[in-house]
Amino acid sequence: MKAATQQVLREAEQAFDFGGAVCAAEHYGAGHINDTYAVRRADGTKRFILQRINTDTFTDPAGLMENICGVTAYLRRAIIAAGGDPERETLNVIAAKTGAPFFTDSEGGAWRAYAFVEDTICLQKVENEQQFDTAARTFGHFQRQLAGYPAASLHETIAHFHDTPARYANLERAVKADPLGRAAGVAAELAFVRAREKDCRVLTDLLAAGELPLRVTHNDTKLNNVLIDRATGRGICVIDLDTVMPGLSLYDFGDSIRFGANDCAEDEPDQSKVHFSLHLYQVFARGFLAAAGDALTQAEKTYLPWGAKLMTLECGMRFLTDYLEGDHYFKISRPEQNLDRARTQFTLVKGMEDVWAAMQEQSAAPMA
Ligand code: ADP
Ligand code: GN1
Ligand code: MG
Repeated sequence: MKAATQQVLREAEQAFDFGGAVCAAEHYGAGHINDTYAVRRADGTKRFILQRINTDTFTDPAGLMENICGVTAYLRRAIIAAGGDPERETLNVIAAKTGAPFFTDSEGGAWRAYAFVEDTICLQKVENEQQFDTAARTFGHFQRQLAGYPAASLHETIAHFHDTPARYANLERAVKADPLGRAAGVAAELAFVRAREKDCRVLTDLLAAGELPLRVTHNDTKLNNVLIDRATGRGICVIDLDTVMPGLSLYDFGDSIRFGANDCAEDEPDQSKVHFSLHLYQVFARGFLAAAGDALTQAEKTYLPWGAKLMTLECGMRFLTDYLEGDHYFKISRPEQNLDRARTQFTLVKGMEDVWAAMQEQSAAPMA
């Protein structure tokens, strides 16, 4: 997606019902997909998130916003019923002046706005285990909150999003096409993935066999998709709801582990600095199960390690595919960033395999 021009940014600033004029929008956050800006009302009172939805990735912004409006309205009711604060504990969509949940600019770009959840922190890396426990409980709670949501009403915003065998096939297709001649330089990474081809099917086969239940899941449970209250350290708001769709609980568990159970950046170039942390894995598993707990079946608990391994392997394959295809999907700020991201994921997969027995032991054990 081409960068937004100043002209469409100005159009977007004017398009929403912010309750007054706003100052110029500024780039905000570190997401890989959408273009995110913060805008402040000219009277200095309130801030908002203004986002251009990546319509190369999300080709049906109307369906996507229908999902988000439905899910946030549902969460709002649940939060109020539980005595919580719906202004801080869920995203709140700000309607366009037309009343629509999004705005289409003169170049066809789709924009939306949210109330800014103030006094929160958004982490790119786990700084202490308490924070990871917080994220675990927040995502576990989120899944529980949505357990009764009518899954059939949700649009599938990205088809086959966590279909790991399909992601494997995409990678092989990219290797074959090799438009930039990069495949020869990634032989070791490809060998790593190919040695695990059979693993890719473990969860999708269990789903097809009816042994794992389909649930409403977030599907992108990175640490930076939860806002933590600055004062209390409590995880309060799950954000980035673009990929809320039917999925496996293990996808949400696994994607959090992939991103957070280590002490390195997702794009760390020096693989000797990348270490999977069994301890952080255990911290997250405990917190996630405590929050989602009795909503999960025994089979889901047993396969937690597979959620972690396959989400990590899958994400590595996606980064590698994007590298081979010319970095058109994940935003990059330097050459080879997607290759570094892929390598980091594979190093983490290897780290999990090295402690696999201990990961399995924990998921088999009864946990509070
Ligand atoms: P992407 O899909 O590109 O990751 P996100 O929706 O996650 O986009 O937003 C990017 C970043 O913007 C988040 O990581 C977070 O820092 C910030 N952010 C998003 N929504 C809000 C909000 N309502 N209040 C405060 N910060 C937000
Ligand atoms: C993207 O949107 P963001 O930055 O939270 C991606 C996830 C990947 C993640 C890797 C819609 O997440 O699937 O796991 O990057 N989102 C989409 O960091 O593809
Ligand atoms: Mg995000």
